[in-house]
Amino acid sequence: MAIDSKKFSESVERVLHADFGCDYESAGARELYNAVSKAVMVQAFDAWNEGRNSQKKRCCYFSAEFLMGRSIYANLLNLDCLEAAKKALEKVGHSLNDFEEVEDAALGNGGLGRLAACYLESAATMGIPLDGYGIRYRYGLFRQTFVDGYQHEEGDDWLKWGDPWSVKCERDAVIVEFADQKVKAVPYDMPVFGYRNGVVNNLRLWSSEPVQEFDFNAFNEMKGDRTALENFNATKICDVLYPNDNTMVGKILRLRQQYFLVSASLQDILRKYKAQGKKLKDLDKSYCFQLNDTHPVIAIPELLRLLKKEGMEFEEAFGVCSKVFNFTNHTIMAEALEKWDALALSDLLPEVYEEIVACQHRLESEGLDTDKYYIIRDNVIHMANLAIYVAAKVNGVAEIHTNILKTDVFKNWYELYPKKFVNVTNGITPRRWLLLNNPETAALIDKYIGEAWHTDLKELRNLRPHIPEMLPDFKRIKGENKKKLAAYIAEHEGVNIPPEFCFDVQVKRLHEYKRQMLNALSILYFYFGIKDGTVKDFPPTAFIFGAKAAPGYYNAKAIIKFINEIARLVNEDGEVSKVMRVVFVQNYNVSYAEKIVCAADVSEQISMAGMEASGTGNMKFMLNGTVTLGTLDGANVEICEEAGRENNCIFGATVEEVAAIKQFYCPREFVEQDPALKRAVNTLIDGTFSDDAGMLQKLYDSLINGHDPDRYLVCFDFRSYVEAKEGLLHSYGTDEFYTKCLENLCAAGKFSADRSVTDYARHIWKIK
Ligand code: 26W
Repeated sequence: MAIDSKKFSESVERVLHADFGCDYESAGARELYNAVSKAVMVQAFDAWNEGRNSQKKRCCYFSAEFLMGRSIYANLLNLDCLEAAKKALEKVGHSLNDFEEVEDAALGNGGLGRLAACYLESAATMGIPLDGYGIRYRYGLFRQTFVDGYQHEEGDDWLKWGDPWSVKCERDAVIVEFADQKVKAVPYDMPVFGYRNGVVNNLRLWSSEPVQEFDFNAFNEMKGDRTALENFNATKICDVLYPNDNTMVGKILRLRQQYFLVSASLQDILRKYKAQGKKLKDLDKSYCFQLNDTHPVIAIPELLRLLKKEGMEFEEAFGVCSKVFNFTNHTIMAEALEKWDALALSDLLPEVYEEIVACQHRLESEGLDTDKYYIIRDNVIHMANLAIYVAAKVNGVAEIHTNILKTDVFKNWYELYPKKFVNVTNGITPRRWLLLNNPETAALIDKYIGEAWHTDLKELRNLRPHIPEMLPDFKRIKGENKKKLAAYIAEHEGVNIPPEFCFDVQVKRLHEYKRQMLNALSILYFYFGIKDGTVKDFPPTAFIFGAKAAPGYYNAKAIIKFINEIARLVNEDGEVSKVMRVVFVQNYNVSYAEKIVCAADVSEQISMAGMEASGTGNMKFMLNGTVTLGTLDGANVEICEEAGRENNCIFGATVEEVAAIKQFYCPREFVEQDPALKRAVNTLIDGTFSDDAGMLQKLYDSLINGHDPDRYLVCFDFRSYVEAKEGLLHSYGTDEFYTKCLENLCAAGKFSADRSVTDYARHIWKIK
């Protein structure tokens, strides 16, 4: 199937001529990037259109976030053009590395957005008709730098290098109406290529534009002000991605974004559906809609509204909705469950509000306990409840998480609709997260078991008998990956980390429940221990962090400052820096993750049990042959089931224990009884670090003083964490350690997104 490099080279050249008026000799990296991409697009057009025009039942993945990262390498890989492109570029003195400066499409915050991206790729690879619907934010997740250890945010101009992977589809534009505003929604389509199977699915991202261009006649008639204002407002809707992860901010602009996304998508889908001459009451035979958390849940009343506009009665429309919608929950955090003020919503979207009220009335008419079952209460609309009431299926994203939904967060609803609740454990695409980011390890695996694992990850089990034989090559490749990462970090962060050190990595969004703080305190514990001789023979280790904090999340930003201060203390200490380095990389994103994941030895997954719905970073590390240092939380539980607990390093309170501990928990006691912990905690207030802004003092308070101190049991789990970690680090470098790494790699099959999307297709979407 692989395209030959000469043909590829010629088609790139044609685009260079036509679009940029240059040739290979005069083209720069940017022109080459656009030309290579466009050459791929031209080649893929027919297959793409086949998908877009197909009449088979399709699932539409509605999501406010798609964290795609860079497309070029992944697309070339899936179309089997990577080699051809490499050769074509090398012949003219360029290389694929020239595209390392291309911006990530960071149209998502973290796990939920990256999951959506993995699912699109896996569905295309599995031949499952799944299309994404989202928003084309003009600016993605902010770009992060550190200034004096503090996080600074800048706008993310992700279109800087152009957007050769999108096609603007003017002819599919629709109008979206708010009470105070009418805007044009214009779709940009991106192809989603299956891995070497000729399938192309679609990601449709909506952009907002003014309905009419500035109208001079209207202006002359003195209506000009209003037009100008509406134009201004129209583009504003898609200006920027909200940078919050797990915290709901009741901003009306966010509600506008959500409604804009779902109204445009549903109008588009219904228009196409009706054009095929099909009956609206049979919509579920052609479509279903997966709601990625509560963000797109307003699609439910919007579809009710649209169906009624078409003449359908409420009950019948409700029946359609209850067949087409499914809802995924991604977090149990109370502050993340979206709620909207009823008055504000009815002001902005009066007709949509009427449908929500109709749902509430229908629920009331069922004669249930109104304390347990409500959508609107005290003038607040609970979007998750609306979703659960109407959707056909509700799913959590790991076994433990789904169980918590059933027994705790949505207990009442589970008692009412036990069959609605299902689990689909998350997954990641092995193409991006092994073949692409770690090609040498992938080739090593191919050598032993062939290539079937590329699309059937369970095949990795067949590697197990070869583990002893593979050790030397696996070690060597990991060593090379570590050298590359160290060089990259030296260049971008100005910190040197010796590649022979153990790389202990925690990369994920910054959140108190993820407990970067626990990791930070353990580093201080080791640091002081090395200094005073109580920690002996500390195994040389580099602690690597990467995380963005929501700009309004004070404690998260304080933790970044704290860790940056620790990094300075450690790295500048002539004695300790011989065995320890600490680095917090700036602007952690998908592309950075690709470099880090293949170079890690230890994967830190240390959330307080019960808090991390699943985690997907844990799976990426596992697939790349890394030992997990973690709690029994989220998918860590299943990782241990698959790989064996003895091949990972588990510590800390379990979910059941957490509930009991919280009854009587007093962190101050733990700190008082443990001088080493106290020493580490006191650095927040004893002048060890500069703290002009009083940030560290506030961190100290949230840990020790005030209401509900140490909400996430950092002090409680500290001892068991430090002991587990010290033991694990001591085993680093031994054959036993690398065997564990490989045991994890061999057991990662379950965590392929191919398996996840197949589960969704079978049990929820009922396709194929
Ligand atoms: C309203 C603000 C907001 C924004 C994002 C609330 C909640 C979110 C997301 C649901 C947060 C998120 O990304 N959750 C993560 O989802 C992953 C994919 O299922 C899981 O693996 C992570 O455990 C979960 O934290």
